[in-house]
Amino acid sequence: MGSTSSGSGDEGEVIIFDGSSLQTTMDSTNIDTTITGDEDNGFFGTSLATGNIIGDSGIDLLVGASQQGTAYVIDKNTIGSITADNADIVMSGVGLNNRFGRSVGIGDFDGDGDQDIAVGATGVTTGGATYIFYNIGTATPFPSSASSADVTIATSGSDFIDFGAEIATGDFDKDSKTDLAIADNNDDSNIVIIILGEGLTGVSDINLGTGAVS
Ligand SMILES: [Ca+2]
Ligand SMILES: [Ca+2]
Ligand SMILES: [Ca+2]
Ligand SMILES: [Ca+2]
Repeated sequence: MGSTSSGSGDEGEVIIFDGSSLQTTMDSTNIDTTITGDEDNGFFGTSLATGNIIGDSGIDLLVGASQQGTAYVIDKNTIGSITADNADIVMSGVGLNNRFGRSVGIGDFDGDGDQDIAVGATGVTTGGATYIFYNIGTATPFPSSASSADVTIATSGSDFIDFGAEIATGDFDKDSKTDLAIADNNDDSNIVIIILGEGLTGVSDINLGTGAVS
């Protein structure tokens, strides 16, 4: 499956192209599915990740809408040119202008075999935050609010301004737990930090302080 996002409407949208139809020249007839945001200027599609995070073994979508502070978990099986409010789970950030959904990532951070999710929120005071939600393996594997995150990675300003602007995942130390690279790409910060999956074990809050990067 290939996918991309586009902002042709005020709401934003995510377009899915069936891999079997990928070719050098494409137009709207090659579109398999369109998912449209449910809020004007919500920036639906700010961020996008794919992985098996809900339902059967099929690959699903995690979509961020940064301006409205929302992330959507969408079971691929329910997709059929839907709008975002048909998502299987709608997750909200905490606080005013939190920019929850600015970035999203998928990986098995606790190494139990279920794919977990990470969501960045650059607007959280004072320097941005990133939340980890472990997949509990039920029909609704994630909570609806960032206040119920399993791990909150917070900052205290100074060196951090837009922490959580980008997230990338991968098992950098080959211990089978997926690790996190989180960027703060503000002009005045420009930091990428890596947090190992093993460093998340048994932890509910991590505060990076003003720039405790080692
Ligand atoms: Ca699935
Ligand atoms: Ca897991
Ligand atoms: Ca689990
Ligand atoms: Ca690892």
